Amino acid sequence: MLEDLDKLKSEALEKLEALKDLKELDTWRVNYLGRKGALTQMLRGLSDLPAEERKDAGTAANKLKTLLEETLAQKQDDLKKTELKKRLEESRIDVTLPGNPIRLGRLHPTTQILRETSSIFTAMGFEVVEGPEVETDYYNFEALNIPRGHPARDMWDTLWVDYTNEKGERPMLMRTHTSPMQIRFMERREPPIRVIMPGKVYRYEAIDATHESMFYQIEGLAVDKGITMADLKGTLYEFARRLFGQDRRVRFRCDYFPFVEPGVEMAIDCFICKGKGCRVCKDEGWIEILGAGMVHPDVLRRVNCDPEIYTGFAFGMGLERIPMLKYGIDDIRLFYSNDLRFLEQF
Ligand code: FA5
Repeated sequence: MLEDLDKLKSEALEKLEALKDLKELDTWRVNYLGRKGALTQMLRGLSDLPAEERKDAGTAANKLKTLLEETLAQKQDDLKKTELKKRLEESRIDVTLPGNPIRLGRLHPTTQILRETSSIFTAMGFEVVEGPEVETDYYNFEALNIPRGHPARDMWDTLWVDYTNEKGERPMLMRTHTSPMQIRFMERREPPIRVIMPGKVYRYEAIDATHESMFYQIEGLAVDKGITMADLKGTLYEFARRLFGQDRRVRFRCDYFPFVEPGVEMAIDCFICKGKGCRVCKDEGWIEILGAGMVHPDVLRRVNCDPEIYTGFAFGMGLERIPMLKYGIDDIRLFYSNDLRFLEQF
């Protein structure tokens, strides 16, 4: 028996030494130390030995069992370390390699100018509010003193929508200007009001270099006790100087919009030729940038605001106009045709 144990010892240790991975190790464990393994069988056979041999053989077999278990644990440890090292080496990263460049996006010129104008007005105490692009006839026209059949409706060629809103109103339309927001805002809020309302507007237009069928406007509205034409002029003058430069001059001329009285158009002196006349200002020396006026008393009455107590001014400007002037862009269609060669310049 002792001889058999010796043979088993050298055979088992030799095989263990030669093992290359954890799977082989497990097979080895089953073969020698498992329930039907070689050593286990020998231990079971101890009871068949004569009593005088049994004690020594038992001690030797148990010693061998301990030895094999310890060597197994050591080998398992070694193999685990070797496998981990191998895996780490396989997944090694060369941190000195140059990375893949990330293409940096940029803000659309309309977004940039929208943010710039909004921050000028918010610095002057105006808040910023947005509203729906699909409108009712009432807000887009009626409430703004433009009833059905009024010739001013021709000023805003309209895209009608075959849609009924939750109040059952139809037909609806794509708002032709941001002015309906004046009514919506005043319905909800009492004066004092200082607000700008930017957003998309839509017109059934023949598209050309200065006309799109979708473009952005910014509407401005201020209503309070004692607001006068001087406030309108002062606010818009300051806006023009902050956006186009401190030495800008502005010109106000009479214009007509049914929802203001009096109505004006505002122009700035051409910042390219300083008023002498050039291609940008079409030799006029002045560039028209917006329509404005004092809120019509009938409009105030319609939103339950007493025109004997409150007065206000409103203005509306085309947003694309501003970068077109600032950067000499001569075709509005470039803004929304998604040509990266154009957009990447901003
Ligand atoms: C209006 O839309 C008025 N709601 C403005 C207003 C508001 C007046 C408050 C008084 C008080 P108008 O139709 O002129 O006005 O348009 C205003 C600006 O929108 C124009 O000055 C122009 O810059 C721009 N605009 C008009 N039509 C187009 C178009 N088809 N494409 C691009 N921009 C346009």
